[in-house]
Amino acid sequence: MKNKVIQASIIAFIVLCQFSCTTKVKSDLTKTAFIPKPVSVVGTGNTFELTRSITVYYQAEVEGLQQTAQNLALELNRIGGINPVVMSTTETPTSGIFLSVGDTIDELNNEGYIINIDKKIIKISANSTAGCFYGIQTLLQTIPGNYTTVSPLEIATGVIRDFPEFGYRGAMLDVARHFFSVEDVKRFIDFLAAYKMNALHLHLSDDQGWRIEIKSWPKLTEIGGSTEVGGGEGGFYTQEQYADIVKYAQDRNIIIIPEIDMPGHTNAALASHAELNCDGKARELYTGIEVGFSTLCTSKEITYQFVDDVIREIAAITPGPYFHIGGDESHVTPLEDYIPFVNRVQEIVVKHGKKVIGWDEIANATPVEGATVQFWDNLKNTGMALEKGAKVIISPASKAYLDMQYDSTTHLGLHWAGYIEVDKGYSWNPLELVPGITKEQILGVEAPLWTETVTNISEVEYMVFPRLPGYAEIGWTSPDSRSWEEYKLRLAQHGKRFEAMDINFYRSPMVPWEE
Ligand code: TNX
Repeated sequence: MKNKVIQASIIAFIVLCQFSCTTKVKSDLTKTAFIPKPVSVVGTGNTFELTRSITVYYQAEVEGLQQTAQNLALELNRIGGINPVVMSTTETPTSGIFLSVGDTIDELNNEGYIINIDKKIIKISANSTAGCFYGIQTLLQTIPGNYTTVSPLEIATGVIRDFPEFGYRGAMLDVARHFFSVEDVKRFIDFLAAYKMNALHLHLSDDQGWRIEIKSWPKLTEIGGSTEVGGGEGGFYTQEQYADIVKYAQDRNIIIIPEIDMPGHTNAALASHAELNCDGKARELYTGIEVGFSTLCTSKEITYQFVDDVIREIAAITPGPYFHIGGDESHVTPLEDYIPFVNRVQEIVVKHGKKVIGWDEIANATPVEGATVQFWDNLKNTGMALEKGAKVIISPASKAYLDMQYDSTTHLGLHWAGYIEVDKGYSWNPLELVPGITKEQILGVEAPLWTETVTNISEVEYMVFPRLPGYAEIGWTSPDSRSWEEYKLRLAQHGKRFEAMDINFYRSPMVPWEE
């Protein structure tokens, strides 16, 4: 009997404690698992109740802000079945959620934001619509991943101040080795947006496929777009579809960086047009995964007409400032041909109003003013690029390649640059890889997904999650505020979010996933 009383009191104690502990957690904003980690989070100990009749106000006459407010409403609807009213205003409201782009707040720069969560109103302030968009992504992370089961929803009050470490936070999707539909690309964009990434690099051509319509060279897609690795049917984007992707990304503050890889990685073009080959003979289509065997004929004038037409047509439908010319692994282009080719192509990019990006090999040529070199493998090339005045995007294969396997049991992916478990993918500092590099020389960070072994969106998800949030955090959060031991606990809480978004993710044993 006595034992039973003791047992009952212990149980009562545990229940009470759990109740008060969760209540406390709920009203403590600093306990929220934000990814990327914000610059500062201060809790004020109260709660804001997210009611089903909430209004989302946005400041009138700010370009793009209405769209941003509507995106927030859609997300609230998706997560919690709420149907917010969206309304413009010229005055600060007293309740609801308010998006404000007002007086310039210097420390925030272009992409930062401040969120004030009070008992009655949540105000997101920023210098730009982009800043408001990022504030919204942070706010959405205060709502539990399994929200539909939690009701009514209370958000802890407090203040969040935040701005990014780097201006370029990207991922790459290789749509050439395997083709991915417009819907797939939009889903990929949703992933980037949720973690405040702002650049999607599309690898649009390679030996195995040409994926973007070029109206002046229609055979590129007719022939070059007709297959993929393994001999599947391939595919391509019409210019209208590409523009649709660009717009979808733009609404989420993401720029598209189109890449046409040259002079190597061009077999699909060489199979489509005989005249691009030095011997005038069209190549066979290629569906294997070897690299480095193809090259455009750098000594023919028609090659430069071709490059000019391709860049002109793509630049015209790409509002972002960059055009990526590839330039990697041109093993069958002698350096004395490679250098003048890359120099001439850079001039064509500039002529069509874009800034050049190329893989680190282009440092062998002379990077034009404003050019950026993407460090993927070769420190010597990257050092040369810096000496020649270029900026650098940090994409080290051994740390940031999303196609590298997690470990030797991963059934997809490659491992030529090693295995990248989630902790290894997270635990590095972009400032410490290239000797002598300064922060000003780094444009930002990008994690590429090559798709030789990745055939559908579910497989994309498996390689991308849960590593992508880590790359997003490396781009956003200062290295001094990051540690794997602390990050893994936040990541663990995002498992529920991945589930809510139906993401097929790798349940890494390194992460203490919450059940
Ligand atoms: C190297 S990274 C490549 C790609 C491959 C990738 C596979 C780079 C610039 N070139 O062509 O798809 O490895 O991991």
